[in-house]
Amino acid sequence: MSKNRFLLVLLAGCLFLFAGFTPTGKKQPEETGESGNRLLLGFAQIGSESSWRIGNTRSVQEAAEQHGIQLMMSDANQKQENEIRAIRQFIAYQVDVIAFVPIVEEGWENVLYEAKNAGIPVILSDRQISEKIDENLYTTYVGADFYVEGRRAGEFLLRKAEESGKETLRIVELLGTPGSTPALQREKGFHDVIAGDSRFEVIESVSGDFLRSKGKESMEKLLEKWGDGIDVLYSHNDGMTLGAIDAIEKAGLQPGRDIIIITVDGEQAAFDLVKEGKINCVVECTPMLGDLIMELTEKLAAGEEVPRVIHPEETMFTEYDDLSGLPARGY
Ligand code: GYE
Repeated sequence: MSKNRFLLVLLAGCLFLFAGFTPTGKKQPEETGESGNRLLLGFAQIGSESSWRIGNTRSVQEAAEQHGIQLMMSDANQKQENEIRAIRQFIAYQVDVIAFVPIVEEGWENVLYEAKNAGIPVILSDRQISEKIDENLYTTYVGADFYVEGRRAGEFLLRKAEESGKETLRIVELLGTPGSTPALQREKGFHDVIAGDSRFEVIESVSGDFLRSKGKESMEKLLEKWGDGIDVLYSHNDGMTLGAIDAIEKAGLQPGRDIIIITVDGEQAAFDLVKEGKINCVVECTPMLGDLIMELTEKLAAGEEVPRVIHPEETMFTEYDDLSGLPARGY
């Protein structure tokens, strides 16, 4: 490591403590007595809005440790401007690679130009940026195909509708963070599958921001307004679903029976509720992206080509499956 780089890393370690950054890895490279060639990855996380997100952060931290990569991690507390500030700091510290979770799709041009000018490769993790932004400003996207997830939710509903024999199913939808890829694509995929089928009517779509508290609040309002006229809840994440289920039970209705519940993510708590018959379908989205991110970091730092898009394998779990043998999810 050059003397300048050594000083920058040292400075980064000190400053990040003040700026809400968490440098992880057991020791700073200069303390390890190793050659000091550990890669430095700046990772801008959006916050801790859900158990999924907490699992995602842990996956990144554990994988960095296993790969011997020095990690500078920031928590934007759900604010895009905090994320942009963190990325600017990563650029100033001359990290080898930047990875970040774009909280929403728009608004990244300037900071990505800055990273490009500094010659630092950028990985988009978990969420994507708008197609209108120059695609040369990042190297790769690693994360789910949210459109496919939305379609899976819709396909489950088709099956369920056949079975119920009902002529109309009135659907309420709890949307994730407005302007974020998972919210946009989970909505689109679902609507594309049920479009044109007169059995389905989406009576209201409201945002719950991926938060359990807002999921509960929004569902309370929906129940007040529609009473027992709601047949289906499609919720963009488990956190909001858990909140909504609290509201449904409080209203004296049985989730999973009076209201068909379709959710996305696959947290342990959601699996447990499938087993209890309170959730009908969980579309899986894995937060375990750490290993893939570290492999990409190593390749990019070595100047190797990497795939443009990497989707981890994902599936769905429904009331028709036997979930008893599944290993604990860990988040
Ligand atoms: O579904 C939700 C989280 O971006 C895929 O963000 C992620 C979503 C996930 O808060 O629980």
